[in-house]
Amino acid sequence: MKEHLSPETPKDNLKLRLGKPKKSAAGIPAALSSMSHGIKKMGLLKTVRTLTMVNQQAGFDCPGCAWPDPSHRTSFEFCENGAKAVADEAMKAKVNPQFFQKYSVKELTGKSDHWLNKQGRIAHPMILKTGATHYTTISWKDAFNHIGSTISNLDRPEQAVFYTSGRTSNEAAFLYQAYVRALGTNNMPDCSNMCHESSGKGLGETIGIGKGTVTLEDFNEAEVILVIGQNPGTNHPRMLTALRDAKHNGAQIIHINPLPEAGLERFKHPQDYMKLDFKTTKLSDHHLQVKIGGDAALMKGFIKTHIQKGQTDASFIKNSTRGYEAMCQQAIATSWKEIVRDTGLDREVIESVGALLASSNATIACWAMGLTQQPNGVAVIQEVVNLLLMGGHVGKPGAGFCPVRGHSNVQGDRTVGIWEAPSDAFLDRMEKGLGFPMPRKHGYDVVNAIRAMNQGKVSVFFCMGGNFLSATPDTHQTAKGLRKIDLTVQVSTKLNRSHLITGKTAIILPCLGRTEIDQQADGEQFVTVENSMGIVHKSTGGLKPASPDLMSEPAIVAHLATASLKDAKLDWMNLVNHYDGIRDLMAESLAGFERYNERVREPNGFALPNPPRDTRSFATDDGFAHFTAHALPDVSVPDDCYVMMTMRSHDQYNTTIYDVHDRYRGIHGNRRVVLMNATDMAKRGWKNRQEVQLTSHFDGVERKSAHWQLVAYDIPSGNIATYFPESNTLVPLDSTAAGSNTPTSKWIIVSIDDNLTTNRVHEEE
Ligand SMILES: Nc1nc2c(c(=O)[nH]1)N[C@H]1C(S)=C(S)[C@@H](COP(=O)(O)OP(=O)(O)OC[C@H]3O[C@@H](n4cnc5c(=O)[nH]c(N)nc54)[C@H](O)[C@@H]3O)O[C@H]1N2
Ligand SMILES: Nc1nc2c(c(=O)[nH]1)N[C@H]1C(S)=C(S)[C@@H](COP(=O)(O)OP(=O)(O)OC[C@H]3O[C@@H](n4cnc5c(=O)[nH]c(N)nc54)[C@H](O)[C@@H]3O)O[C@H]1N2
Ligand SMILES: [Mo]
Repeated sequence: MKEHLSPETPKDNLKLRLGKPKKSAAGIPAALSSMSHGIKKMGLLKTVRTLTMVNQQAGFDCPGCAWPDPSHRTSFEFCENGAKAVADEAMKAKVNPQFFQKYSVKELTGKSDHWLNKQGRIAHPMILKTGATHYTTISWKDAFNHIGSTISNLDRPEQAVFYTSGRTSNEAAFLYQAYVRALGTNNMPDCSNMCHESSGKGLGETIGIGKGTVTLEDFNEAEVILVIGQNPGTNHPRMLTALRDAKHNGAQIIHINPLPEAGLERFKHPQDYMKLDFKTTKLSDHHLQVKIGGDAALMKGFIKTHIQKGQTDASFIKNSTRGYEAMCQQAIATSWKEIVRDTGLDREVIESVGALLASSNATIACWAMGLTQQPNGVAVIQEVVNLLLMGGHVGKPGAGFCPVRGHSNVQGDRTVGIWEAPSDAFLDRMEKGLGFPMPRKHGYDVVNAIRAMNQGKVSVFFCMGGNFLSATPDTHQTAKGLRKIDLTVQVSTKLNRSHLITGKTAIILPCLGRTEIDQQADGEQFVTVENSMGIVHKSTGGLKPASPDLMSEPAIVAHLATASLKDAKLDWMNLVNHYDGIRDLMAESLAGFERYNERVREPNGFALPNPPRDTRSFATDDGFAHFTAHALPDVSVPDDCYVMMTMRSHDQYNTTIYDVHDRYRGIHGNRRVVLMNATDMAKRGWKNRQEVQLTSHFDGVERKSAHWQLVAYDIPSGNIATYFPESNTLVPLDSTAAGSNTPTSKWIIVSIDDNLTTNRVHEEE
């Protein structure tokens, strides 16, 4: 029997320290934290030089998040966590061939995620040969020959799967999807499947576009802004500036979240200190501390109030929408008793906020993972759509939908073709532009890719960035699937656990990051990205690459295509000599990309077509926006069980752990913590730091995870919270949102046990 090491990250051996949760975000501590992460990783000079290039017209797009940049920029267009993301990529430390000589894969598996990331940038292509204990160097040429011959020897193209994370540029992503489709498959799962897929589905079906409909300027004209299931103080700090400005213009902010989240309580822009202004701004006017999964019921409560108050936009409803009556009947039939039970909120509170919404002339709804990663992720977003459509809050100033995207180019990747389930219209256009036939059969998304791996249907797994092992549900099941694959390939900047739990042979291809100069045959290249509000713009790296042995992502795709396609179909290598060639092809193959090379060179880029926003029109089947009538989801929980959400700390970027702190929540030193309601803890006789085991329950299957510490926290009774990716072992693979197949990372039924004798024994083949 082969020894199989645990795919879980070992704990950093530090003691749990608890402080008081913060009531205000950013400010001086954030400025200091940006600088200290920078200086520790890049040194002082490089820190100053690098941070002044972030989000500038001639600089690079921040690899942190997808929040847009204002058109009038200051020299300070980054935030604490953007600065951390930049420092983490531009750090001086290197993971070079000597490093891999020193540490076996087994030894590395014993190191924490925090430690792995701290070792630096991967500097050279590496291979883990079948049965080997260590990664050894491989030349780029041999690496492509190996990958190319493995792929071209497959019986069927569907035996290969190509994952994408959301930092990949438009140029790299476009070329990559062209290659995968030239090979003959749509097997392109991406991080979006675990992220905003529910938003894409929910919006696409109702307003005819799977994207948001607001611009940054709309925030200044909004009367009410809803922030639902989102923690911007940590995950989109630059959004707080937009919310502050909106507030100064008179907007009311409604925060809907089981947790208080410091960023939405008070905010201080670090830059204001330079103006000797020490005041903080109170951001949210109302915090509705809804129970996990209670948002659908809450929206019904708002809609009922709205119907009762009148003040709906009757002419918009009549002329531009369908389904209003059925939606209203469904809402009226939902009783206040059910709404109060599912939300955990008082009827009076819901009615008073509902009245505010009914009287607003311009409302924006923002949301993120608190809604999308629910079993009813698609339906609950459609309830938000119902609420806004009633008041005509779309396609007019200060109003509309704002799904706040995660990865900095996740929206662009989807726009240019990273999509396992493309529409025929999309493929028809692509076919015309590229000049070769497109496969029509839909491919695997993330969850179906893991199932296929476990069924032995996948022989090659190629990852353009990301950390598939740790980001996906049910870590042990995913590990089992990955180990059955013949060849896994990771295009990466930093070391992560997906380099350690691999197929029989594994290859690491180290690539350039956003911050670095991309030198090709025809000179230095820029790339393009699309932000959360559909603006496409340039990003130009300015730093010397971390190592001379790195390759750009577009160049990697070109070599891969050349090495593995029997019929080349495109002149891949010539396309990467100058990325204008790729952009010309994009202009031919994608709707809305006409004269791409010209328009993307405008100082602030350009906005992609967005019918609801541009002309208040809806590209649905019948040309109308649609109300939808959904029954309330069943949010009942078995006795003695809790609902668990898995979320991000302030010191991580998804699976990249910068440090072991969660400053705003006052939790330090240990990430294996369970945030729990103090009364719930007292009922079971538990105090802070109690060690417990968690068991998740789904479809009769139990998943166990031991060695967690309880922390009393301001969270509704019956709800608990843990950090991702440590808790991913508990996320059931088959628990996904209806309609989007997104893992329900914010809805996991868990029992808690202080008897630690039943440690999980993992079955290994
Ligand atoms: N620094 C930093 N920035 C990031 C990331 C990062 O890891 N670090 N990740 C990036 C990515 S890919 C993404 S997708 C985004 C994620 O950004 P967020 O969606 O803000 O991330 P999460 O930490 O998952 O937090 C979700 C929020 O939803 C709330 N929530 C949970 N369940 C419910 C519910 O049932 N109802 C409601 N109303 N709220 C609920 C939680 O309390 C939490 O505040 O951030 C992006 N930006
Ligand atoms: N339980 C639970 N699970 C979740 C979530 C949750 O809230 N709870 N959130 C989900 C969400 S929203 C998302 S988006 C996914 C994230 O899933 P992924 O996108 O797969 O994961 P990341 O941790 O962002 O990937 C980090 C790795 O990307 C590589 N990388 C960084 N920059 C670059 C680059 O420029 N190019 C290349 N090629 N590689 C690069 C580095 O090697 C780094 O180790 O996780 C999902 N998983
Ligand atoms: Mo995400």
